[in-house]
Amino acid sequence: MNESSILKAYELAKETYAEIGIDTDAVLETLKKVPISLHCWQGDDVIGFDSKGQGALSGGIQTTGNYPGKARNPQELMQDLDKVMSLIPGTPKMNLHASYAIFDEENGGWVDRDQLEPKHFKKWVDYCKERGLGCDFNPTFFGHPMCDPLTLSSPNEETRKFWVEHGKRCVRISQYLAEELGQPCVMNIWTGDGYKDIPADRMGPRMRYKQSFDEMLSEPFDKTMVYPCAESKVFGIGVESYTVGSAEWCLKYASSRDDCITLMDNGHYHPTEVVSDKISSILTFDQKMALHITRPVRWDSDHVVAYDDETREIFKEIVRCNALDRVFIALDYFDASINRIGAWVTGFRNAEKALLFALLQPYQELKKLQDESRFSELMMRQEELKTYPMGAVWDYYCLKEGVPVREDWFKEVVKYEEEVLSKRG
Ligand code: RNT
Ligand code: ZN
Repeated sequence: MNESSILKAYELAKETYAEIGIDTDAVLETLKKVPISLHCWQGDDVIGFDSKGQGALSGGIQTTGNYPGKARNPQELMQDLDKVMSLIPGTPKMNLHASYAIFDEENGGWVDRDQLEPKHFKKWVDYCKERGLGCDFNPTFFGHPMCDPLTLSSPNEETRKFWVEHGKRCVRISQYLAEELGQPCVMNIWTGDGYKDIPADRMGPRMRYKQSFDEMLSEPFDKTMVYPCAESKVFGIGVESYTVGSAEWCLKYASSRDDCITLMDNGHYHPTEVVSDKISSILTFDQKMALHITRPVRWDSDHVVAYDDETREIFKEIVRCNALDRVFIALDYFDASINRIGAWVTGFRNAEKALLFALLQPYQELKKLQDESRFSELMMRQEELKTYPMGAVWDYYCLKEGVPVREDWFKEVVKYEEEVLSKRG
């Protein structure tokens, strides 16, 4: 990549944006500080380390494909994450699932999910500390023999208690992560609880779900550092007819208490519904909310994030609601059919690009046009803005942040595949 042409192009782009009142240098200062959670589960197809190789996904989520080279243990996953982080600009934050607990001789070996303790995440804390990362957390209510198939909403009290205990343990672990790393920990509660076919009782599971959430969150935690979330879903594979944690359930639950927030995953709604339109409704009432950024394709919610209209619209909403410090942003997708490092990097870079695009919009001017009902002009402006020279700003940002510019990063992925991934059994 020719450095001087990148610098020249940036100077011109800077002038172009200055004409509409946008200071590109200031935009890049903001962009690089916004934390985006990098989900550890793209690296091994959501398997984790706690199932002794028996892990099969459940709860309506699936990975498809068997591209070689998935991470098989903590060392490999950490090595892969390091590779990913060398290829992305910005401020990644780690995002772990409880199933990624690390068991070894020092901490007493394997325990079940209702026995997890902070010590099982000490290695992750060390990993994050060495790299200056914060860490988010997720209890894992799937891929386990105690899914009957319900978890927190199970009519079987033994099952329900097991999962409540898991949730409580995860609150403690989230508190530990927040304290150790000095950054807030978003603890997201998602279960695949639901039924394939028409239920005879919709209310029972939802009442038990509430009881379980209440019990889990009775575990003490620092409300300024740990943010439990309820993530809703419309349906999953094999769970088509009824989801206990529906959109309405999760919204109402989060609004019923001051220590639980709404998490919206943009793959979890009907195909013509968009999360970009929901953000301002939540922020009208709530101080904080959380997002899973993904790409829904027909019935699937978990394709690699693209630089597409809806991703841009989501980031535009966050920026124009002035809510960069109110919305926790996380990625959530898993693709096993392509190089997993490439999938991770593509999605993260696209989220950064969408945020950059959002930061480069002259919102005050556009809002004024809307308020003055000058809709033809508003449409014209929004369309013209799409072909402003953002690419030059993006290239300069990558250069300045010391990560590969444009497609150069993929050479590193190919090299890593040859040298590391292809040697994995
Ligand atoms: C599943 C949810 C959930 C999971 C992760 C692994 O549909 O989106 O967030 O993807 O917890
Ligand atoms: Zn999600």
